[in-house]
Amino acid sequence: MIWNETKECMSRDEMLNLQSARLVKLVDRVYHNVEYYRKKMQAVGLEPGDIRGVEDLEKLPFTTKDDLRDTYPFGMFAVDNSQIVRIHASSGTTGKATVVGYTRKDIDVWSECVARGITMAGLGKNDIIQVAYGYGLFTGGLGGHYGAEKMGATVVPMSTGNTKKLVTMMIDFGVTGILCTPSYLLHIAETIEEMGVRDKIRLKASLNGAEPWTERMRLKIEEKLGIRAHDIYGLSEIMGPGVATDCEYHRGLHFQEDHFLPEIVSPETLKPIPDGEIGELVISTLTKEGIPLIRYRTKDLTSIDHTPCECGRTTARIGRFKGRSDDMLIIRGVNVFPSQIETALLEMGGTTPHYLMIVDRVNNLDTLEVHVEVEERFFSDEIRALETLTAKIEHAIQQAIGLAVKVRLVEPKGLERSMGKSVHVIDKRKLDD
Ligand code: DLL
Repeated sequence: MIWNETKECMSRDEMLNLQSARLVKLVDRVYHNVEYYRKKMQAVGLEPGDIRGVEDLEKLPFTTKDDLRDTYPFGMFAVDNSQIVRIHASSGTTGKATVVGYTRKDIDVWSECVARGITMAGLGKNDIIQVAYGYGLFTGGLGGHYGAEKMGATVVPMSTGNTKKLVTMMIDFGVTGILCTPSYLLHIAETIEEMGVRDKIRLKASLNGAEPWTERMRLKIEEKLGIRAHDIYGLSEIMGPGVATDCEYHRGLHFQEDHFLPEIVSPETLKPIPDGEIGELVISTLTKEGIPLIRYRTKDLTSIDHTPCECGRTTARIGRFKGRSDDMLIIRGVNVFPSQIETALLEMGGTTPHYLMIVDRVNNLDTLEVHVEVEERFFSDEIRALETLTAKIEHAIQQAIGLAVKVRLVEPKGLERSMGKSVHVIDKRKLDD
């Protein structure tokens, strides 16, 4: 079950002791090596000696994406540049890129965490794994690649691009595992159907992440391809993919707690909230050398469960992501998450999880239009059938989000496909600002 280490099965006390020891060392290191952190700690009257274990975590200030932007490009690095062996960066839609640097040990730890995730998906050294996340500054491609290689699997570094070629190689090489975004895997599944080669693929499992997706979408992927689909989470500021992954029970994602310390806080008060309640995930890195971060506010919304899992692992599990506190839309005062629309569509049948929300403001009133792809058969039907379906979808979405919505049906493949992170929202209100 376990890849290479036993940390995932430590008792709670053993884990807390390990985390405390690592946190104390880390705080001392950033205080002495990162001027930005030293000043931040001094501003609240903190010395490294004030932090004696995880019980003192709350005394430490938070870190945000703005801190990384303010210190662009290398200001938060805790080692000399000569020890940095890799740089990744995330573009972000506003402002400067956030840049992260890895030492050789950081790359080893990262590979270890991804290898543990791949193990949770039931894949091992005898598998042939296509990595179809983008390679480059984005962490998905190289992160997946090093993790799969570390465990001794045969890696096919596809990146994103030519989907038909990907499918052909999947068949010719006997590929058994794939790493890519969930939306891209759905596109790959459609391509497999179009090529009429469903019975030729030998795929067993996938690890999908980098964007929010729902449990229904996971089940849809499993059904379409006849595989086990797993959720893998991560972010470049903290490491990349592999911070947490779900096992065969799919009851939350096992957090790699020996390397990353999770907290769930209220996005409003920033105070910790109890297990099981949704809040913002905050992560402190425990072993990072290149760019260690303390209490990094991810903006990702989830809950945490510290009870042991049926699989035997004792690491805390975080729930499937509800979205990000900052891609929560506020439409006419109502909080709306794209995942609510996706769930409503998948529950209905006849629709696909491909949709695009267009939010606008007309005469000072917010409007929501949702473009929804529907199955081919509806387009050969009469106009009346289409009208009925539109009304049904409008009703289902309205029930889910509590807002009136206008639905426009789109033919299969009518919405643009993405090979990386998918775009589900166009907020024209922002564009007009
Ligand atoms: O997306 C790293 C990654 C690559 C994760 C491949 C998983 C697989 P960033 O580009 O920095 O890094 O984006 C990080 O993506 O804060 C979440 O909002 C979102 N995200 C990542 N994984 C998931 C997931 C990579 N499994 C941001 N479910 C994060 C929901 C996810 N959202």
